[in-house]
Amino acid sequence: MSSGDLSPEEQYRWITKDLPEVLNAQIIKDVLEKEQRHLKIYWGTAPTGRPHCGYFVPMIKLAHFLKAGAEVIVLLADLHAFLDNMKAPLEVVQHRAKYYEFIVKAILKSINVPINKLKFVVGSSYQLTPEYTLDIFKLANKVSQNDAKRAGADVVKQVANPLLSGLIYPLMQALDEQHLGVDAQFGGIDQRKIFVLAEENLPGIGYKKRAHLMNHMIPGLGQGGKMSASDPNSKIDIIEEPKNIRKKVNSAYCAPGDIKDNGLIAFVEHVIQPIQELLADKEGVFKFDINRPEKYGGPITYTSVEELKEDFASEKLSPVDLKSGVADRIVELLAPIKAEFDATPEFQAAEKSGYPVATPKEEKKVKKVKNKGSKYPGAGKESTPEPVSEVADKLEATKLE
Ligand code: STL
Repeated sequence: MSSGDLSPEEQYRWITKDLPEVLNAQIIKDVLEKEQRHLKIYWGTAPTGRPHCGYFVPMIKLAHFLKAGAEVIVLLADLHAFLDNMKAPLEVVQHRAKYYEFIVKAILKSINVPINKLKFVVGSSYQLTPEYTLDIFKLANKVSQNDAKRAGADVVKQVANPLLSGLIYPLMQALDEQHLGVDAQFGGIDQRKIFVLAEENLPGIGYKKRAHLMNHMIPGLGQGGKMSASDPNSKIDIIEEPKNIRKKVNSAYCAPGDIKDNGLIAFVEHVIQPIQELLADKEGVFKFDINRPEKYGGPITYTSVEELKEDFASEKLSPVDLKSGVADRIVELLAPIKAEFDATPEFQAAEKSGYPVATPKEEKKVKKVKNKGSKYPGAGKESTPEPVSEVADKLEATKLE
C-alpha cells in the first residue's frame, strides 16, 4: 500500500471513505491542502471486555487512514475503562491494555496493513500529570453537570445510581485531543455527543477545536441487533475456536427475507466487503462463495453485496445458507489472528492476566459449631485465622500501581 504520493484530494477520500458523518471537515482539508502535511488522528478504546468481531469495523478505517499517509494513534484509555463503572478494575486494566494492543496489531497485520505509522498510547501515561489534571478542573468550570451527563449518555454505562466518574469521562475524552496533539478524532457514531462537547468547550480553555470522523455501528448477532455482555452468543471474540464461531453464527438472529435487522448481512457489508477491497487494493471487489448442498441448489457465488441482499430479501437465499457462508468467512478472517496468538507467549500472558478465570469459590462446608462446652475432646483448639500476609496481598492488589 503506497501512501506518501497521494494528492490531498485522494488522501481526503480515503480518510472519509464510507463514513456516515464528518464534523468540521474543513479542518482536515486545510491540513491536507493548505498546510500540505499528513493528518494526525486518534482512535480511543477503553480496554474493558474481550475484543470481538465488531473490532474489524474501526480497524478497516485505521487501514484507510494509514493508506492516506496519516499518523494514527490508538489510545488505550485505561482510566476510562476504570471510570466507566469500573468495567476494568485497576489491577487488571494494564494487562487488558496490552492485550488490546496485541489484538489491534494482529488484526491489522492479518489484513496486510503496514503498521509502522501506528502509535499506541496508554491513557494514564499522560492523564495523571499536573497539566492534564489542571485542564480537567478548567473544563469542569466550563461544562455544566447536565451537559457532561448528556454527553456521556450513549457511551457511559447507565446505572440506577450514576457515579460522578461518568461526568469526568467526557471531559477527559475532550482533553485527550489536545494532549495527544491531533487534528481529528475518530470513533463510532455513539461518540457523537462527546465529540460535540469537545468542539464546543476546548476553545473556552484556550485550545483549538478538532475535526470528528464518525463510523457506522454494526449490530451484533442477537435479536434486535443487540450485542449483549450477558448473551455470549451475541458476539464472537477475536480469539475464538472455529467450532464456537460456527455455533454462534448458527444461533444468530436471522429472519428469512429481513435484510434490515440482520447482524450477519451488516457484517458482510461493513466488514467482509471492505476487507476484500483492502486486500485486493481495488474498490468494489467482492466474492462471496456459499457452499450450499446440492439438494438446495448447489454452491453459489455472489459478486456484489446488493445481489446477496436482493436474494436474501426475496428468500432465494435462506438463513441457513447465509449463515454457512458467513461462518466460513469469519473462520478464515480469524485464523491468522489465532495463529499469532498461539505463537506469541506475551500475547497469551496478557490475555491470561487481563481476564483471569474466576475460580468458583471453594464450597467450604461450614460446620455448625455446637456448643459442647469445654470438656469435649478437641476443646481449646482455635480455628486457624487467615494468615496476615494473604490479607495484605489482597489489599495491595487493589491499589493503583
Ligand atoms: C468503549 C467502547 C467504545 C469506545 C470507547 C469506549 C471509547 C473510549 C475513549 C476514551 C477516551 C478517549 C477516546 C475514546 O479519548 O466503543 O468502552
